[in-house]
Amino acid sequence: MAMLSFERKYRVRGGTLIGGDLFDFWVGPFYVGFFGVATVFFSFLGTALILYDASLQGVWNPWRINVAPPDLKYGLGLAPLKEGGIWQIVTVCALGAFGSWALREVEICRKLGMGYHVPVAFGVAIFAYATLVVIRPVLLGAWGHGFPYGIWSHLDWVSNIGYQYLHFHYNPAHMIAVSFFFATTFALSLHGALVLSATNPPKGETVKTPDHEDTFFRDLIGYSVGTLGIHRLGLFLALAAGFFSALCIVISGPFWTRGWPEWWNWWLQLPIWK
Ligand code: 07D
Ligand code: 07D
Ligand code: U10
Repeated sequence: MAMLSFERKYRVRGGTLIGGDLFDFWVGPFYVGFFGVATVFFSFLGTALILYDASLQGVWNPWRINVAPPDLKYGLGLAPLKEGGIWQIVTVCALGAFGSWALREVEICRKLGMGYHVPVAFGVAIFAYATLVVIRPVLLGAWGHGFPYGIWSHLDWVSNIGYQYLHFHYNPAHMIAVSFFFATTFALSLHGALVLSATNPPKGETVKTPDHEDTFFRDLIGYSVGTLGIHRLGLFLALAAGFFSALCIVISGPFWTRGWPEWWNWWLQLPIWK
């Protein structure tokens, strides 16, 4: 890919966390760095192991590939390779690849003198994944509580775990997470629409200013959160969605073992009804 005109100016040395100058170079448009090499290593190894597991089962339909976690009887120990051991190594590779990707983002931020918002945000997604395959299984005492790696099979896992708690929609943290996801798409659609309406006028008309954007929302709802504020709000909503997702699954099992509808009995037991 050709280098864009401004890229040469920003391709500066330094800012690496580890490895000094050794990996401080670009391949085409991609910054490499120590963590780029680490990402490549972990993702190659993880993908190769998924394909190896697929070959053991003779399943080559990509939708149906399934790398299953170990049986619950192996607890928090290491399982034989063909009985969940592959899942355990793939999990290490996934965490290694996601973590390296986040640290590569940090190095790029440092090179450019930017804030760490992007790696922090990705960190919340990694945290949600780690909650599913490390934190919750450890709290429950077996790696077998992790989800299986397969496009179809992981949907079965979500459905099964949902019904294990009778009605997952009654999980209060799930409600908050879902609402934050809905709020995120709502905020993004408002923002995308507002920016396009102001900055992409029909031919012959002038581009409108942020004042127009502020005024639109003051006219409509009496308040404008502002051009910087909407980005802060968007980031907050999205990270809160991820955080409450992790919360809703980590409390299911380790901290609440019955059906989620039953949790709401506290309401019926309030002394004010007596
Ligand atoms: C658009 C950015 C691009 C990313 C993409 C995903 C792979 C997997 C691996 C064959 C928004 C690339 C996919 C590399 C191939 C193998 C072994 C991001 C965009 C296009 N899910 N999930 C999907 C993952 C979990 C759930 C699709 C990953 C939890 C439901 C895709 C993880 C729970 C539905 C996928 C993960 C859960 C999906 C589209 C990790 C709760 C769907 C994803 C690492 C969070 C939807 C067939 C997408 C679907 C879907 C990937 C975890 C629930 C295959 C990598 C266990 C209910 N998930 N998922 O667009 O169509 O994300 O499934 O945690 O309905 Mg999932
Ligand atoms: C975990 C993904 C992390 C991804 C990473 C990056 C690659 C690279 C490479 C493209 C967290 C991966 C990158 C692989 C790709 C290239 C080149 C994100 C993760 C690190 N639910 N539910 C949620 C809704 C029901 C159930 C979360 C809605 C039913 C269970 C969210 C509905 C039952 C679990 C959510 C609904 C049920 C969840 C998912 C509606 C089933 C979870 C988002 C409208 C019968 C999961 C932490 C998330 C969770 C979860 C939404 C219905 C069960 C809030 C909208 C009633 C068991 N559900 N759900 O977590 O909290 O993203 O996971 O009905 O475990 Mg639910
Ligand atoms: C936003 C924005 C904004 C913008 C924007 C954006 C948000 C203000 C200014 C950005 C948004 C978009 C572009 C919109 C579209 C985005 C989405 C819908 C999100 C989803 C994205 C995707 C689906 C795309 C995903 C693509 C990816 C992840 C790229 C894949 C990359 C690779 C395969 C290479 C990664 C590079 C690495 C790891 C480092 C470099 C490595 C290489 C180049 C490979 C060569 C390797 C080496 C040199 C190392 C050697 C390796 C070794 C030794 C190990 C080997 C081991 C073995 C086992 C073999 O707000 O406005 O506009 O644009």
